[in-house]
Order: sequence, then C-alpha cells, then structure tokens
Amino acid sequence: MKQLIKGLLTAVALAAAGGAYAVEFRSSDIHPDDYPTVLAVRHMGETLSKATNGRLTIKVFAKSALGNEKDTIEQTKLGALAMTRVNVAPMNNICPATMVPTMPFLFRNTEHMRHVLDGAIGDEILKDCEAQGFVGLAFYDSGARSIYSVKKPVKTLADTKGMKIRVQQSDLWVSLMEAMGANATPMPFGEVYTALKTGLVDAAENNYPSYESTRHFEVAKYYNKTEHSMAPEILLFSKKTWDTLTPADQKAIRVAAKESVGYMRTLWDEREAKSLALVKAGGAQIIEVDTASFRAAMKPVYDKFLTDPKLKDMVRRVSDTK
Ligand code: BDP
Repeated sequence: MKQLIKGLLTAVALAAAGGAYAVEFRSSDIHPDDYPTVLAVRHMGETLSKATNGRLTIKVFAKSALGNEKDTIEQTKLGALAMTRVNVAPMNNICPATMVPTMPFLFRNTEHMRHVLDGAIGDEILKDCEAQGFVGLAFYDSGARSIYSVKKPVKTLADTKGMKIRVQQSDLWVSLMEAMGANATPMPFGEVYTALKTGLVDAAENNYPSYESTRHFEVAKYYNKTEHSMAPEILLFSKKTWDTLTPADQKAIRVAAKESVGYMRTLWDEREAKSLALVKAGGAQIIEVDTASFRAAMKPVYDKFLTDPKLKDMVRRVSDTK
C-alpha cells in the first residue's frame, strides 16, 4: 500500500513536471453572452484548448455572475479567479500606466488607438500591471465614450455644468467629469439603469454597444457625441495562478489572447453599427457636439494625473505615433 501511494505521488509529480496537468480557467465579464468581449474570450478559450489538446480551457462567466469589475479584479489578484475582462478605468487607481489610454481626447481615431495598443506602448502598459499581481494579456476595443443624458441634450461645455454624471470607479474619471463642470458619481455598471431612471444621476457615458445592451437608451435618450475617451478593455490573468504554470503553457495563453484581438475587432465594428441602428430605432437622438470646448477644458486632468515623467513621456509618444 505504502509502495502504491509512493508510486502514485511520483506519477503526479512527473505529470506536473512534464506539463501534463489539465485546468479550466474561470474568466469573468459584466457584459451579456452576445457581447464582443465575452465572445472574444470564449474564442480565446477555443484556441487555447486546441493548442494544448484540451488540457487548458476557459469558462467565461458573463453578466456579472462573479461580481462587478472591482470585485473580480480583487478576486483575480488573490488567485480566486484566473482571469477577468474589465475596462481599464477600474485599474487606473491600481496600475497607473492604464491611465495613459484613458486620457481624454488622446487618441485621434480608432486606427491610432489600435496602432498604439498593438505596439510597444501597449505592451509596456500591460507589463506595468504585473507588479500589482496581474498579467496583462491584451487590450480589446471599446470605441469612443460619449455622454448620454435624460432631460436635455449636451451641445457644448456649458451644458454639462452642474450635471450629475455617473462614472466608472476611478479617480481619473471623477476628475475628468469635474473638468467638464459636472458632478461625478462613481458607481458599478449594473446600477446605472436605476440611477438614470430614479434621477440619482442626470447622465452617464459609454459607447454605443453598452448604451444599447443595457437599454440605457430607453431612459437617457440624448446620446451626445462628446467622444471624450477611448479607454479600452483589458484582459487580465492572475499572476498568482500564472506562476503555477509552465513557460510553454504561459506562452500558449499569451498567443491565444493576442489572437483573439483581431477576432474581437471584427465583432466590435459590426456591433457598433448594429447598436447605433438599434438605439436610433428605439428613439435615441444622436447629438453633434462642439468637442473643441470639451477638449480645451481637459488640461487640469493631464496636469493632475501625469505627474510621473514616465507616464508623461508615454502620452507624448502616443501623440507622436502616426
Ligand atoms: C463598458 C465596458 C465595461 C465597463 C462599463 C462601465 O465594457 O467594462 O464596466 O463600460 O461603464 O463600455 O462601467
């Protein structure tokens, strides 16, 4: 008997040393099942499973089944959850480099944003999260965020003065809204519909797919094209879990994640167009905005959050990127 147990233990140890373990990684998302971020991580799971003969798989829990973004970030740090897909905003206070792609009016357009995040700057930002317990695997598109309001349209900076606007849970976002003269109300995504409906806030801000999927357009019918930030999504892996994996498996995960980016972008472009059509059909009014007035008000945000010369330089490099 003793001999048998010893034999079994050796087999397990050998299997582990040879990388022959099998793991199902749990990944969380606040979006519904058909949202591009959820579909992209599922796609990544298929690629990973193929590459490892079914040893490594990913199970995606959508619709906040595992909690809001702040909670799942915490669980991922602890290793209770292997992966989470979140916006960079709730990482701003944790991993300072994520403030760079959040900065208002930084990216000129989608091509510029994709080019920067695909390159060295994107990799540096992902890497920066490691010291905080997260392996940054990839960025996903999140389009441009604009303010949507319940009672009146926003056409120029004067219109946001005194407005109560919901933001994501990030100091940078609070300051961004303050620079617009608004009162920022940070709260989790899942609470925004009720907050708009009950008048707790006058407005929120997001891209077309989120404005549509949450049905916020039913309560806040003015979608004002401020396009003030292109803060992307980020896919994070728990460093704690990561450190238990072989280098070959870590590589397979990285490759599968990067491969899912192109897939996601195709879905994203389709979804943006579809969501815009849906919200229009649902009664939303798309308002053209004097964006220059908003852009001109953003200097305090840059001054307050880019005190670190490294981040300042990163922003300069982003602007210099063609
Ligand atoms: C959406 C992001 C999601 C954020 C949400 C928000 O995809 O990660 O949680 O905005 O505003 O666009 O909270």
